[in-house]
This record gives sequence, C-alpha cells and structure tokens, in this order.
Amino acid sequence: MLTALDGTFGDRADAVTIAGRSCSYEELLGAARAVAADIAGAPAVAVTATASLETVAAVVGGLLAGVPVVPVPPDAGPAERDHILRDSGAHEITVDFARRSDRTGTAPDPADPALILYTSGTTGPPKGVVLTAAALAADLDALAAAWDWTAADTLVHGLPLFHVHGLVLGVLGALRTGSRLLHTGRPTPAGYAEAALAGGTLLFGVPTVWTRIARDPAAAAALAGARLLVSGSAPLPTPVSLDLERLTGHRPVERYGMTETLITVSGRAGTAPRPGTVGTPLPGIRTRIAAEPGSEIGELQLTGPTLFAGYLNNPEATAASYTADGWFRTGDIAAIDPADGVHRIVGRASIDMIKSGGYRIGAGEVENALLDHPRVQEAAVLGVPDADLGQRIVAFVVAEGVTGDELTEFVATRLAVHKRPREVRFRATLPRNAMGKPQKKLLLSDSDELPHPHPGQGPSQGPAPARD
Ligand code: MCA
Ligand code: AMP
Repeated sequence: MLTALDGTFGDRADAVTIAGRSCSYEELLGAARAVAADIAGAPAVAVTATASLETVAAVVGGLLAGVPVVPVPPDAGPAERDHILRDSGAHEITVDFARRSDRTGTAPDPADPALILYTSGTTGPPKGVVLTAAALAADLDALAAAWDWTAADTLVHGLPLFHVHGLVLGVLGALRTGSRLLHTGRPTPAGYAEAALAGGTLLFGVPTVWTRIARDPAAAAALAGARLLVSGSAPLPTPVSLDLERLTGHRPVERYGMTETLITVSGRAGTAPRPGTVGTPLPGIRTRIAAEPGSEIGELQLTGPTLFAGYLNNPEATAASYTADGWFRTGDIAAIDPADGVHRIVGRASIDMIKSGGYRIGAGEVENALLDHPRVQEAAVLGVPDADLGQRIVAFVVAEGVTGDELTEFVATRLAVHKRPREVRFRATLPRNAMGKPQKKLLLSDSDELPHPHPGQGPSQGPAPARD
C-alpha cells in the first residue's frame, strides 16, 4: 500500500516534514512498526489527529497491523469526541515517535477497513465512514495518473490530518507515490510560499486557502515555480482561479470528491482547467446525473472501486445512500457537458449540508447543540455565502437572556471549532411551513448574497448556492 516505505524510491532525511519536524522513511517505518506491534489484534484505534509525525506513525501503524484507525479532530468538543469513541469502539492510543520496531506482521487484507472517518450528515451526530485499504489505493493510483504525480514531486499542504484531503491525499498519497511531503502545520499563504520556494512542486488546498493566497500577491508569486496547484473540498470561485493564474502563472486544477467516495472526478495535468468545472471521472469511476426529463442538471450519482464500505453501525443510512440499482447518491447537484464529459457541481441538494473553509458541517448537529442551551427555544442554522470561507455558519435563534457570543462559546464546548456559528441572529419566531419545518430560505436577506468581484462573473460561477 505505502510503496515509499518499501525503499522503492530511495530515502532521505527529510522524506516527511510536518510542522517543522522531519523524518526519513526508515524512521517512519520503524515508528509505525512499533505502533503496529502494540495494537495488533485490536478492533480499532483512535488517535488525536494533530498535524504531527505522531499522527502519521499512528495511521501507518494501523495500516501495517490491519487495524482501522479513527483520526479524532484535536479540537472536537467533548460531546463530539465521546460520540466518535463510543460509536467506533476504538481505544485511544498515544504515539512516541522515538520508539522503533523492526517487527513485520502478516500483510493485512486490502479489503479490510483501514480508516474510519467521521463526517457530518444533515441531521444527527457524525457518521463513521469506513474506508478499505483497497479503496484508498485505487483512489491514489487514479490521482497519480491524473496529475502525473510521481516520486519526483514534493507535495506541499497544511491541511488537517483527520479528513480525506489532508490525510489520504496529503499523507498516504505522498507515501504511495514516493513524493517528498512538506506539511506546513497550518495552511497559511506564508507557509505555502516558503514551502514552494523550498522545492514544492505539487500544492494542495481547499478554496479558502487559495482565496487567501490570491489576496497575498507576494506569497502567490512564490508559487510560480510549482508544477501543479490542486483545489478541492468545496467550489473554487472563478475570480480566485483567474487571480491565481495572473499571480502565479497557474490555474488550479479542481477535483471533486466526498469522504464516502474519495476523489472521483478531476481535471488532468497538462490540460488547461476550465474554471467552475471539476473535470472528468477518474479511471474506474462511472457517473450519471439523475435529472428530471428536460433538465440537464440533477443529482450526481456514481459507482467505482473508491467507494466506502458503509457507515459504521448504520446499515439504514448506508442503504439510503444508494439507489435501487446500486449507484451512490452524492447529494450534489451537477451537470455534465455532453461535448467533453466535463462535470460542473451546481450546488447541494440539501440546504442543511454546509461547507465552510472546506469543512463539511451538518446544520442539524449545530442546531442540536444550540437547542441544548436552556435559553434557546428554537434554532435554525444556515450556510451563508462568504468570500473567504465559501459559506459561513449563521445561526437564527429564538432565545432570551443570552448573547450571541455566549451561544457561540456554548457550541464550542460541544463541537469542533469550525462548527461554531460565526454569527448569531435573534428572531422573535422562525418561519415554518404547514408541517412545522423551518423555512430556512426565508431567513436570508439580500445582504447575504456575495458581491460579484469581477464584472461578468455571475453568481453561478462563484461558490455554489445551497439548494433546498
Ligand atoms: C473559527 N474561529 C472562530 C470561529 N471559527 N472564532 C470565533 N467564532 C467562530 N465561529 C477562530 C479559529 O479558531 C482561529 O483561531 C481564527 O478564528 C481564524 O479562524 P478561520 O478564519 O477559520 O481560519 P482558520 O482557522 O485558519 O481556518 C481556515 C482553514 C480551515 C485553515 C481554511 O477552514 C481548514 O483547515 N480547512 C480545511 C478543511 C478540510 O481539510 N476539509 C477537507 C474535508 P486561532 O487562530 O486562534 O486558531 S473534504 C474531503 O476530505 C473531501 C473528500 C475532499 O473533496 O477533499
Ligand atoms: P466531505 O465529505 O467533507 O469531503 O464533503 C464532500 C462534499 O464537498 C461534496 O459532497 C461536495 O458538496 C463538496 N465538494 C468537494 N469537492 C468539491 C469541488 N471541487 N467543488 C464543489 N464541491 C465540492
């Protein structure tokens, strides 16, 4: 699975650098084997997934031992953390990166679970997405082919190590292709600039990262020597893509995916990316649009070897995510250009799935946290268009005797930092339909629309609006 650790591509003292600390493949393998020896036979293990060599050793150790790893967001609030640990049944481990072992166990079955990643649905607590080693390998090989990604690359990013983007693509991808990894600790423009000047060739970011780099011309200029910039996890606004091209000479390649499916659709290296589109299906992936007659947009559905093995302990939710004829329902609304098969993501089917800074946040989870506050009678949470984050979380509440800041802090005691509302708006009542369901769109005002930064750039080319 992790070809680089076999010595296939040689070794170097700084094969992997995370937040300023480096190690060779040999050191990483020794540390990961020590983890594997400790956890062999466990049903699952959890690790607090800080951006660190320890997290990498834990995940690699799990892969070597055939024990699924549950990366827990370091800032997950107590409620979220308890849920993840209870639902997964994983026991928590801490890693001492200085330990080494040369133990080699039997190679695990690639069809067995390798990672369990917790991700939000529209309602309820996060669900555990079970990913097999075979699915991870299939996806990384398809991406390596799409991006001409090889051991000659130096991969740069600063994304969190508890989601597909930062962990699967950003760590396991480097260890499978043999590309050197330079993780910047946090995804700041200065960090990316420094890493690009230190030889970075392939740069990964969520749109918020690219937006911030495009607003920092000096940092952007440092990216000129890179080979390929890749954007994903949320829609990249067209003006950002064009600004980056002007500042760096590169238009980012966009790719589309989900925790449940891994990356399934992507632009290709060597082909000029068309802003606002996410490319074509990766090898082995089939896609289709479930559209009403006469319409070319509808739900994107897909099949292929990168799909998850189901939601942990939740066969009903797993079954509900597939059509009767076995295609995965992404919940994303898309269109496919009949001329060249290029896919365009138009929005989400549900207004209750929010993407903020590339993080997926279920409105229901934040609403439930707010409703736990004794002063809150009603709550409706929305993703409002935001020039930096794509969407920002805004909570509409019916409550007395409590401030917005107090409610934001209250949510932070339960859920991860990025799930906190950025803004709380108080209302006397919430508009509801005849069934009693909040009519969320009625809560938005005209000022919640994004201004169009470039003439001729309509909103359809900016971040995708949430749809009901
Ligand atoms: C954040 N802060 C807040 C709030 N939210 N303060 C008050 N109220 C709030 N509601 C704090 C933060 O803790 C931080 O404090 C400071 O404000 C700045 O926050 P922010 O603007 O959010 O900046 P940031 O913390 O730098 O976050 C932006 C980010 C981040 C770095 C782009 O959103 C991020 O890492 N996104 C990546 C998400 C990702 O990897 N998604 C992949 C999943 P302080 O500075 O003190 O800490 S998608 C996936 O895996 C699929 C398959 C795919 O397609 O890729
Ligand atoms: P997550 O499971 O956190 O990866 O979130 C998956 C969701 O992110 C998808 O269902 C899409 O709504 C969104 N997404 C990922 N990549 C893109 C992209 N390139 N363009 C638009 N939306 C994206």
